Amino acid sequence: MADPTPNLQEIHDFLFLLAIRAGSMITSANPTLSPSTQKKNSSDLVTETDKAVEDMVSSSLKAKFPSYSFLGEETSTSGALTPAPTFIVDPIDGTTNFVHAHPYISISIAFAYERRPLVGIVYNPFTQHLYHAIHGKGAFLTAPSIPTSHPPLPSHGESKFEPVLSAYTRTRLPLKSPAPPLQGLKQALVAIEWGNERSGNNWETKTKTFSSLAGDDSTGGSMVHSLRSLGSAALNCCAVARGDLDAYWEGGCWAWDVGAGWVIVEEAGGRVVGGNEGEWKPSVDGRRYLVVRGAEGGQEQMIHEFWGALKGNLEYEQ
Ligand code: LIP
Repeated sequence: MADPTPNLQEIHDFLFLLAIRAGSMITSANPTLSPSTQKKNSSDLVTETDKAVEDMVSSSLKAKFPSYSFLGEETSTSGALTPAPTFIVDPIDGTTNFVHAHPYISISIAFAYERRPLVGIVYNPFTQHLYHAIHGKGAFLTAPSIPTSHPPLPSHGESKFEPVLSAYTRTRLPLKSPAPPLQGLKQALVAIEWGNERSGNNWETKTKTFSSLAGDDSTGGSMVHSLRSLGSAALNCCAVARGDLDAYWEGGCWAWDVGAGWVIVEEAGGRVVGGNEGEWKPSVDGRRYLVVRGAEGGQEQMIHEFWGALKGNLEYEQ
């Protein structure tokens, strides 16, 4: 009988190429031409490209790994993850950015088993930055190599121009090693997201927490260096894994937004805990997350400080 244990390296290598294929579908699409449609409300959008990419990815995975399950943003009725071997896919994470042709978007593909993400691929086709990780094998960024010198530009009237041939470089994450210690919220650059739920308890909790994080001492705030709202959960996780964002907090996004980033953060020495105080063991489909970068010290302190700055409890259905 065949060994049921998933071959994570084989899965990783297949997803790596699949993400690049999906990336060219995204860059060759013109979002301003194909109208987006609303899902839950006017800030929760989907385009024909989201659906086309998910179709291509799900049929490719079904052909290669027929016995594995699939949880995709555009085809799933619930965000709940089962223990079965499952691909968790967001065809375009950052659809609102895509609709506005703002190039901070990614395809996010994770493989989970027993409800634990074990392989993660996040690819921004506009920057050609591909983040990838296998549980226990480290996290990497594969990106076009920065040419060390720019070739001479053609003088006026000269037609032949040697394009810059760039190779790709694979770099282990975090980018700074050893990763500098975390110095608490006051020294932190933090990612948050507004999401598409714009009233009610979660909205109150979020907006009060944003001002609690940013406010100065006279407001009882934590006076973080600043807050960034970039519009893609998956890329936010990758920036935390790189080490240039210290933390990322969000409630309301789904397993397909964070599944791949989760493995990449953990394999870069970072931590994923729950978005509410005391949630040390969050589930990937729990819909509230606090992600903290890898560091030579200060990680637990940062988590406690962050939870201490929260103004309420996030509550979400799956
Ligand atoms: C988005 C997430 C983002 C969240 C948005 C949305 P989508 O995913 O990446 O973090 O704030 O509400 O869920 O819909 O672009 O795949």
